Amino acid sequence: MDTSQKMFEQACQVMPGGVNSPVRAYRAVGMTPRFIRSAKGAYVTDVDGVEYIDYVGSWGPMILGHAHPDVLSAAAEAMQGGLSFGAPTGRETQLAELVVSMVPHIEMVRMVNSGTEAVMSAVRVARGATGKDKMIKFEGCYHGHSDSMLVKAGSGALTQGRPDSAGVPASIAENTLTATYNDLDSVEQLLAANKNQVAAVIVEPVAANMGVVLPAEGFLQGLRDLCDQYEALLIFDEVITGFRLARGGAQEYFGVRADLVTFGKIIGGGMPVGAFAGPKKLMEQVAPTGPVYQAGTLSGNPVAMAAGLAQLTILNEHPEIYTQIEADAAWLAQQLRALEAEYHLGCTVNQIGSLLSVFFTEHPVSNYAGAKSSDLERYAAYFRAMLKHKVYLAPAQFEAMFVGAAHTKQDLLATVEAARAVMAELSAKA
Ligand code: HOZ
Repeated sequence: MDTSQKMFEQACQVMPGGVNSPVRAYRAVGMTPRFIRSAKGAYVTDVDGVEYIDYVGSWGPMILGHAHPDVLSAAAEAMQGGLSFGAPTGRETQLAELVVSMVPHIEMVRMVNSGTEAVMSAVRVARGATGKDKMIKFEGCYHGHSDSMLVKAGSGALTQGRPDSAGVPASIAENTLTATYNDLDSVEQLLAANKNQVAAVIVEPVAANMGVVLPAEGFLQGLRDLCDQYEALLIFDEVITGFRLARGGAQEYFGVRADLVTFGKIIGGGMPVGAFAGPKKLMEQVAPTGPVYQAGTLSGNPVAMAAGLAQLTILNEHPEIYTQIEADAAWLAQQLRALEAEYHLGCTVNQIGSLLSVFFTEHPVSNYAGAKSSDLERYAAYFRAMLKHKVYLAPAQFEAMFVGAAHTKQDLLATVEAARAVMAELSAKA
C-alpha cells in the first residue's frame, strides 16, 4: 500500500468518500486518489514523491503554472497585512477595475468565493431584475452545486451517474428547464412554451463539464438573438472559459455579448474566488444599491485579491500567452488524433483554445448524448495507464484537459509518448 492509499483510508473515516469534492475520489477510474504534496509549474508531486505532468491545473485556474513566483509573492505580501478583514480594501477595487478593463460588455463586478456562489448570485440577479422565475440551462452543463442548477448537471454529478441531486426540492427544480446543447430549436421551444416566464438562459459558452464540447457555429449568437426576442437575459458561465480562452473570455473569443457573466477560481489565481459581472443597470440591482440580496465576509478577501491581481495582470500584459497555449493544445489534439488513426481505439478529440478532451467514442461529441456515448471503462483504463506514465489527467471522462503556459514542448512531447505507449497497450488488449 502506498502513502496515498494509506492517507485515503484515514480520510474516509472522517470525510464522505474521503474527499471534499466527489470527482477527486477517483471512483470513476477505479482506484484511490493520489494525495498531492506540492505543485510547481506544470507538475504536481504526490505524497510518495512521484512527479506528474499536470493537465488538471486545479481544474483550470493554474493557467500560468502552479506556484507562479509573482502570484506567490503577491499573496505572501498581502498575508503579512492580515488574512481577513470583512471590510473594503483598495485591492478589491483594483481587481474589479482590471476585470472590467479586460472583459467586454461589463461595467461592474461583485466578488464572491467560488463559481458556485457566482452562478447562484447571478441567477438571483436575473430573476430579481426580470421578475421572472424560470431558467433554461443545458443538459450536461455544470454551473456549480446550488439547488436550481443541479438539474441534468455535468461534472461530478454526471460522473456519479446522478445528474439530478437528492435534496433539491421539486418546487425549485421545476423552475429549471433543460435544453440540448448546440440545439437552438430546443431552446426556442422552451422559450415559446414558457412565454414571459424565463428570466435567463445560462450556458457554458464552451461546455467543459461533460468533457470539452465546442459551441457549433452560430449557436451562441443564436442564443443571444433568442434571448432578445423573448426578453430573457443571457448568462455566460465563464468559470472555465473566463480569462482562459482570451483575456476577455468567451465574449471576446466568439464576439457574442452576454448580459451577465460568472467567473470562478481563475480570477483568484487559484485562491477561492469567484465573481459575477455585468452592466451597471443589472449590477445595481444587487444590495446595497438594489433589492437582490447577496453578501459574504470572505468576499474580496485581501490575500485572494492580491493573488488574482497578480495573475490577471500577467495575463493582461502578455496576450501572447493565449496564442501559445492555444497552439500547444491544438498540437496535442492533432497528435492524439494521429495516435487514434494508428491504434483505432475509437476516440474523438475535441479542442478549443487551451482546452481539450479525449472522448472514448467514435461519434462526434457536440452535446450531452454524444458525451454519454463514451466508453467509461476505456477512459478509466486510459487514465490509469497515463498516470503510470506520470501524466496526471482528470479522473473522469466528463472533465477537461487544461494546457497552461508552464507546459514546455518537452512536456507535450513526453505526454504524446506516454499516450502512444498507452494506446498501443490498450489496443493490444482490445
Ligand atoms: N467539479 C469540479 C470539476 N469540474 C471538480 C472540483 C474538484 O474536485 O476540485
